[in-house]
Amino acid sequence: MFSNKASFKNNFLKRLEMLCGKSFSESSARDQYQTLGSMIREFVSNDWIETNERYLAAQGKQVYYLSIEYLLGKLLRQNLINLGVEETVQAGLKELGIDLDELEELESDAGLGNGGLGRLAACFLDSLASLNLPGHGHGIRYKHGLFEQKIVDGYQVELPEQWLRSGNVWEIRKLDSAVKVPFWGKVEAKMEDGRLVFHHLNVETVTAVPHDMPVIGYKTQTVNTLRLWNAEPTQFPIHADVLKYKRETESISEFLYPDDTHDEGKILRLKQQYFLVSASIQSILKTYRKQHASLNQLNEHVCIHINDTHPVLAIPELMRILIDEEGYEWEQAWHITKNTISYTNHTTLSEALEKWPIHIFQPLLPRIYMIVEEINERFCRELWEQTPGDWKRISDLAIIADNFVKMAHLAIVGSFSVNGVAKLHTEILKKREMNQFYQLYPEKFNNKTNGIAYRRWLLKANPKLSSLITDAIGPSWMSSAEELTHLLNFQNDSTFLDQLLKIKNDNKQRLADIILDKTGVKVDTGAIFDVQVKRLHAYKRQLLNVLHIMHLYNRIKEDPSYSIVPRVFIFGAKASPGYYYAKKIIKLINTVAEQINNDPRVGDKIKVVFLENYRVSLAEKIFPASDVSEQISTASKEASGTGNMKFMINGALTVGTLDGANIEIKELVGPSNIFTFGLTADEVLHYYQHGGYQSREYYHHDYRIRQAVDQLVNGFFAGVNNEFEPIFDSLLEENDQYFVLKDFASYAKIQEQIGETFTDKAQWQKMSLTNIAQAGYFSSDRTIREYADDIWGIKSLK
Ligand code: DL6
Repeated sequence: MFSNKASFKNNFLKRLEMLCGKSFSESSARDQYQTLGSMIREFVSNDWIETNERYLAAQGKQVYYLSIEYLLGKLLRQNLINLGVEETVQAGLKELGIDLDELEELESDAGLGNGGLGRLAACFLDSLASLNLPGHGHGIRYKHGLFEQKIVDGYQVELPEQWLRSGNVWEIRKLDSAVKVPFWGKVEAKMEDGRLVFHHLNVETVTAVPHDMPVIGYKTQTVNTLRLWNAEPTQFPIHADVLKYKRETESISEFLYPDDTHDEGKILRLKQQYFLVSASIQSILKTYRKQHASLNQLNEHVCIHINDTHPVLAIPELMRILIDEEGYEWEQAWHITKNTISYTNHTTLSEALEKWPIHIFQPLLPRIYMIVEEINERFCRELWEQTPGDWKRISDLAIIADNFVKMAHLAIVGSFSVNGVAKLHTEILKKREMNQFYQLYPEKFNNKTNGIAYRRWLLKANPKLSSLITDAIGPSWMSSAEELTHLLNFQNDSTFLDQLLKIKNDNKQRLADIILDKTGVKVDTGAIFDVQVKRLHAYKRQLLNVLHIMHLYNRIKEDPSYSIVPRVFIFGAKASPGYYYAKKIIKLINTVAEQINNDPRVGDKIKVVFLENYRVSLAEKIFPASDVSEQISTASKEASGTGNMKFMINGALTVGTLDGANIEIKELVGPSNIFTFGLTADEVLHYYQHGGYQSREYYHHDYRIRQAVDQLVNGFFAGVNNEFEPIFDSLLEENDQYFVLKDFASYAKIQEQIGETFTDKAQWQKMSLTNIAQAGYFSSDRTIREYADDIWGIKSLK
């Protein structure tokens, strides 16, 4: 149906009539979008079935990636690109008077994630399929993805997101494969045939219904599966209050928790976690049993990867099935489980390390809790045998302590691999945050530096740059990202560099139009587009950026002849709804923007823009248009970052701390092609351990800092009263935990250097090209190959 334009058009028109019951002339753009989507799904259905058959026939190992988040974005165009039919479809539609871009606009972003962790999961799925690797995703089909952000009077307002309002053309509901997940109730232990057997009684059952989405590899015939579970009431519930039961059941897959760092401590969150792992493991084992009579060798054929600790109940759940349902003894069940599960840690922020109060955990999941207790007891006994009497070590490492279940401890003890997501992050895990575990299990710890689905972030998001690259080095970079290094041969080719500049300017114009449309602010594309887009969090230090903007504004006001290279500072960020401080920063950015953009003394020297509702599809328009990528977290706090890689591959230059993957960017491009500043991770960690930082000293000794910080509270911003006192207090009363004032001077200095460098157009383009050329390393294909070889032991199956 996609072999040529004529057959595509033919099929499209027929399909539209059948699907929508309308003639083409009566059809709406949505009808056309649905038609195209359903054609693609049907087109891949053979390959989808064949892929599963191929995997079964090969009898090799398969990996299942369990993640509470998948930040997929839009799928239509990426699917067309991966199938290699984008041009045919675009041309065919054009002849019918349909604009593919407009159809794409109708598609909702599938925003089933908060930020880096969820987007990484989506990138990994793309690479698994593109590398013909037997790997499938399991997640939750949230009815509402991450909230839609509106900015009203400078404040963030959250609206429920509605991605399923017009259905999801990519999914297939598979009621036949539904499974049941039990909650609450009590456990009865009985001797049966000389063996202690556990029965979970009086349970409240939830039905988990899978909705499968095809994951289409880039120009391969591999179509893997993303299985998203929907929570539904069981058909004939025996329940005193049926309506309450229905409401509570459906709420499990109703909302994504809008928080990527804090453990909300909500019972519903724990329900979601168990719901995901129980449904997924039941389904994985069902497939496994089609080929294997027993689960004895499960770990040789299956790897279950847990994306952070949210799915860590996979460990006790697998133990429960092996022991209670399959009759295994503890030791053998433990051997199988431990060798089946692998775990990625995505953060060292202590507030993000999940722990569950026993009083919530035990009643909700009584049998699972018993198993966790047993794992803990055996583990503590082992520790005791190693270092008898060392109670401190035991209490530091225990899985259950102080009335909490510590999920990261369970993940480390119950898995065979623990990885960090960038070199520095893994070193911090090994040397500091998880040092005692590292000493116990050095062989488990390894690093897998993150990567991105560069075909989305470059090929799809930046078609002009992609064409230029293909013209220069041929097309194979689209499947082998390392080949981008061939671009280094063009470093001194002024024609090429001019073309690069022209493309950047075109992309900046496209973003400038969006900015004008969404905010009413007119920006000059000759200015530096200096961009910070990511979740709003104190450690990511949007505040450092804003204080520096305030300082520039102060200089311009004090000396109207002050000359600076014009800048457009662009922000995009969602704050977790309950994160009061982060919301204050959003209000501050918007307040500063309002004041600066309307001050005639400033003119075009500075503009400040906050783009509301930052999401994958908006990001695709921002990265290609950026000159400067702000990666300014407090060193040691950002595990990796992946936005930094998306900017880099689109030719933006990084201004960054030596944090997360910034360090690896610097290693690749060399120190002259990146702007680094600020404290190192060792210095930050040293201050945390030994004290010695006094933010007030920086406030008193640096006039620029004092002036901007005072303006937070001295009535400088009309009509905001005490609005920014909490920010002022965080910097001075609370001694600036994130070293904003400490790093201010070096940040201001490097920003000046950026301005100067930008004026040398040829030099800037050369630096930009070096960044693009070296970004191939950050392809998630490379990351996934490393996971496949070093952790999962899976092989490509063409
Ligand atoms: O590994 C993906 C991504 C990293 O790039 C970010 O540096 C890190 O902050 C993020 N972590 C989370 C926190 N989630 N938890 N827990 O999203 O992971």
